[in-house]
Formats: sequence, structure tokens, C-alpha cells
Amino acid sequence: MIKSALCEMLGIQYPVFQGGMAWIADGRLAAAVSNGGGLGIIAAGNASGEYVKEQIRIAKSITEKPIGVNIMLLSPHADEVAQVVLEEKVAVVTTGAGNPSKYIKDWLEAGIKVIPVVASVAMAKLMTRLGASALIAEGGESGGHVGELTTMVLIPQICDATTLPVIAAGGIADGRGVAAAFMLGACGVQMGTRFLSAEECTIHPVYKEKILKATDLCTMVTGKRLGHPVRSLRTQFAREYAKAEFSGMPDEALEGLATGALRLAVQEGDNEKGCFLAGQVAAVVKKEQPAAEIVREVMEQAEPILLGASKWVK
Ligand code: TUI
Repeated sequence: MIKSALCEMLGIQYPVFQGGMAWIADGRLAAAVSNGGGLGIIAAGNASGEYVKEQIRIAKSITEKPIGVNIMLLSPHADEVAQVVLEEKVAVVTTGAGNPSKYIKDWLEAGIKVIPVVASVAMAKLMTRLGASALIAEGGESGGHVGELTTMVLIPQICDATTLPVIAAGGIADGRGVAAAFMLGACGVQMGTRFLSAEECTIHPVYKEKILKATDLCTMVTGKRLGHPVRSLRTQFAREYAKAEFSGMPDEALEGLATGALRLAVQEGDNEKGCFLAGQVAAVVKKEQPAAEIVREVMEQAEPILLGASKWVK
């Protein structure tokens, strides 16, 4: 099986991260991925430090392998969670939706590997200068909070801008995507949407069903007007939100519309008021299966392609 520099750096078997999806990626999902040889990542999202501590302990009770925590930097609890990861000495911290500069020194001194998500070359250069261990370059095909550039365009530019290992994210859900990411210069991948179909992923059955039934044009981006564009499934709620964005509705009312919408999707499967975050690649997610099988399967698919068995190469 192919290995990369990332496997050695983190002591993992496969260069596959499970994305830190708010409300979704808990200690059990993360532990299942880590037990499967990838890197499982607990999402802090907007949750408290106490919640994150509990999830880390749950994960540690299920696996001895390294686990990560993702800190969503727009969260009011980001400082608190930053402290919790220090105390709990998790192996890896990833960050998203902002600039983690002020935390990096403390995390590195505690022996934690720091792997920020970057969506621009400027941020990649800054994180490299501050001593980050690796970078996740996430293209706008991803679910949730999205940057401007696509994965295809972003990865080569980030690879040119840094000497650090680059993990590609956004639009990757199978071995073809993994192989493509490696061809663009990445040495690992992060997948979120693909793990929504994991058996250990406890989203509401309605959410899972929507992912398994998704087709090519099933996602859309909303939230640009307030400066936080988010990709989700094109549901009745997403369409109505988009309409409200263009209707001149005041900012506060628009914010109110979105409040709690992700929890309603994840926990209640609420079709009317839920926001079902998903990447464009939802359309290639076809079946429910154990997380460990997902990790192994994508790497088994990628290997022959990367070893030169592309059907297009004569
Ligand atoms: O963070 C994500 N995905 C997310 S966060 C989230 S929760 C949320 N809810 C409502 C509004 C916003 C977020 C749902 N999905 N992915 C990682 C990611 N980070 N993508 C893009 C970025 C990013 C963007 C800007 C990273 C750094 C950055 O820097 C901006 C700066 O400070 O210069």
C-alpha cells in the first residue's frame, strides 16, 4: 500500500484525514477512522471546551491511535478549546475558517502537530513562516464554509508556496480524487462528505439518505452577503435562504434564519428548517459502510492509478 511523508510524520497507516464537521465529527467517528488507519478528527464547531474534552476522552477510550481536533476559529469558544487541546495533548490540531496565528507557538511547544486549513497562498505562506507542521488546502467544492478557489487550482499554488506537506481537501470522495490530489502535489487528503455515509457517523437517517441520493447539481452556496459563504444541499431551506439574501432582508433577520439550522439537520433531519452541509462530491457517495472500510477502499482505488495504471495513459 502506498505511503507518504504524512504517514511517517503522524504515525498513521493511510494519508487520509476525516474532516472536522461541526455537530457531526464526534469522538466515536474520529476513533473509528483512526482505528482504520487514517486520522480521525473531532470537530469543536461552536461547542464548549467541556464538550470537546468529553469527546477526546471518548475517542481515547476507543483507540490508542493518534486523533485530531478541529477548531472552528469563528466560534466564541475557540480560546477555550485551544486550551483544552493543550491539556489533553491531542496528537494533531487542525483549524478552519480563520487565522490561528496566536495559538500556534503554544501548541507546537506542547508537541502537538499544527495543521491549519488554508484557502489562499497568503495564508499558506504565513502559516509556513509560523512553523505549522503541514497545511490542509481546501477548495470551494467542499461542504460548509468555503473559500474562493477550487481544489484543482488551489493545490498546485499552495504546493509552490510552501515546503510543508500539503493535504488536499474539497471534492475528494474516492480513489480517483485521492490520485488526482497526489498528482497536483498533495501528500494526503481530507474527506468530509464521504464520511457522512460511515456507519459510525450518527447524523439523522434523513441526512444520510439525502447524501446517498444526491446528484451532480444537488449543492449550492449561500451566505455570501454576510461574508460567510457555506455550501449545503439544495433543499427548500437553502433555496428560501438564497431568496432572502437577495430580497433586501436586514442582516440580523438573515442571521436569525440560519441560527440552529445545522443542528436541526444533523439531529432532527428537519427538511424545512435544517441546513444540510455537504460538498459537491456528495453525488459520488453511494453506500453506507464502516469508516475503516472507507479509508482502506479509497487508498486501494488510488494505488493502481498512481502506479501508472490510468486507463488514459498509453
Ligand atoms: O471551516 C471549514 N468549514 C466549515 S466551518 C463551518 S461552521 C460555520 N458556520 C457558519 C459560518 C461559517 C462557518 C462549517 N464548515 N473549512 C475550512 C476552511 N477554512 N475553509 C476555508 C477556510 C479559511 C478561510 C479563511 C481558512 C482561513 C481563512 O483565513 C481568513 C483570514 O483570516 O485571512
